[in-house]
Amino acid sequence: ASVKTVVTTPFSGQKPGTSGLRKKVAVFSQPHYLENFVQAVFDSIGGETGGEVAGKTLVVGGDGRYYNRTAIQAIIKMAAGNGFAKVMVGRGGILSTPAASCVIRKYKTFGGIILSASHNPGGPTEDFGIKYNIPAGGPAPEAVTEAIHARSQVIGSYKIVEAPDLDLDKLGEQRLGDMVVQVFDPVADYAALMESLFDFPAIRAAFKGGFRMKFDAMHAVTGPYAVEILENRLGAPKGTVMNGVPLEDFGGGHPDPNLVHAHDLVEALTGDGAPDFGAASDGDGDRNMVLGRDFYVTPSDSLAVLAANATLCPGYAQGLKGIARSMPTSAAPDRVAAKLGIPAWETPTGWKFFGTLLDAGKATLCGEESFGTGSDHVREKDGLWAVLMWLNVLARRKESVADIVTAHWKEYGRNVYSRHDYEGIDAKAADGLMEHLRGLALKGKRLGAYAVAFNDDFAYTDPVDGSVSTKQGIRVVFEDGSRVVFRLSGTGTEGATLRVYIERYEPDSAKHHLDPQTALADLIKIARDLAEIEARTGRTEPTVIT
Ligand code: VG1
Ligand code: CO
Repeated sequence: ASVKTVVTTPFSGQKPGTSGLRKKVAVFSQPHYLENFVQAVFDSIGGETGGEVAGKTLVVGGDGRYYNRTAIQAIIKMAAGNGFAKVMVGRGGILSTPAASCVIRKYKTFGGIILSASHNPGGPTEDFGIKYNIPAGGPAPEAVTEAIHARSQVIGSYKIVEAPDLDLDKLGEQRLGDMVVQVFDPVADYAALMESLFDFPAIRAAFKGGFRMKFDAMHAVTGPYAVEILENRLGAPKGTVMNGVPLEDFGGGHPDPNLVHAHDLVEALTGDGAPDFGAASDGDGDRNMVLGRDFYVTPSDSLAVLAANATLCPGYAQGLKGIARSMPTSAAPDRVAAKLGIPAWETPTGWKFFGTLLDAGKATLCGEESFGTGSDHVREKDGLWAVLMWLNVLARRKESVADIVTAHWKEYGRNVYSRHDYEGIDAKAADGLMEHLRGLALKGKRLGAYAVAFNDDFAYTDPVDGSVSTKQGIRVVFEDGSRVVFRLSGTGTEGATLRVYIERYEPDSAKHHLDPQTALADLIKIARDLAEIEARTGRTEPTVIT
């Protein structure tokens, strides 16, 4: 196998967003497009000549979507061309995002490349994505993604080995020139880690005693993980896992675990005969939605409840060091942190901002309102981990999901919360809307019944490494702590998506049962008027409400 240097020219727009570079498959499959980006990664992490990657080990895998295998073959050949000693690749090219993080850490590798566009649809006309995770296991921090982008804009060549494709379905070692390619079982290390954190005997006993759940893998990457852990190791009945076979187009759906897209699961959890517990995960396995019978748990509440009950789980029995949440996530977890006497951290959106806090031992649990929950066991959010933590809590408390959450609200008050997404709006209109909001001076003004305490564009100084991130979302915070937040999505591939986050604290337990859309109606209207959503985007209603 001989190393070939291929001459290339830069593509504009190879700028990683909230979580890696995401584009349509048609964009990624242009000649040199993927290769340019991968070479930019190797150059940025390995110095100008890529010399520092020589002799290192790289983990590679993805969520199994269309183009996964093609991309992996190219990446392996480029790793060989750039002098890596070894590539570890999940069998079939499969590796969930949290499992990739687990393996990167466990084998002390030089990081990994994850192929995923997460919850975005897959298929020849849909989305693809790629991101680099650092040796600590987490998404590359902004300094690294900026260096990758800068490099992609001046790239003139890339290195690749010319060789036949590797057999990604055969476990064990193959050689590509001097480099070893190790195809490994993508589930085993991850499942072992889960078994070390949670009370598997208690969960097994619950299933034996008739506890029932449904897990919707949405034809995405968690199918094999969920079957192995829930059905094989924990003894849940066969068929507990729905849509468990990963498909290149996710069966035509959005592998996004929310009330709109995970409708099979929502239906299964509705009505008298429904199981006790339901959960779903997304394309790459880092998100989770949790349901009880006829009961939806918001991701912000989920983090708060898990934090309050963490010591029931063997891996967290010694207590938590701190709780971190993204800025738009509700303050429910902060209330738990206050009670536990531990710090609560507020970071910008995107898991990459939790890495330093986790590495420094300042936080144990982290979460985002976007169905992301995780801990210091890996450096990504972790869908099945959250499901297992819930199972552990349910098995130990022997109460229903609804009873546990309602009791939590009673103790702490309820942070009533909702997110309204306006998807596929015109990008210029979206930028104009954000500029308009940025220009408002609202301090001291009244909006309806609410007095504005302050408004700003959230900026964050990392408490560990001092790095500063600006323009992370417009906040309008009211005197009583209620707030509305506006952000543009950084994960889409077409037009723009406006996210509006609405939150109000309700101490009165007589009002905790109210539908958040009702309880938040005033604030929802204030947000729409303030941002001039209808006038600027032509939309009268959001496309997705969570
Ligand atoms: C969204 C979520 C954010 C999450 C990101 C990646 O980003 O809001 O909380 O970290 O997706 O999740 P944005 O920029 O579209 O709002 V995943 O499961 O796509 O890696
Ligand atoms: Co995801």
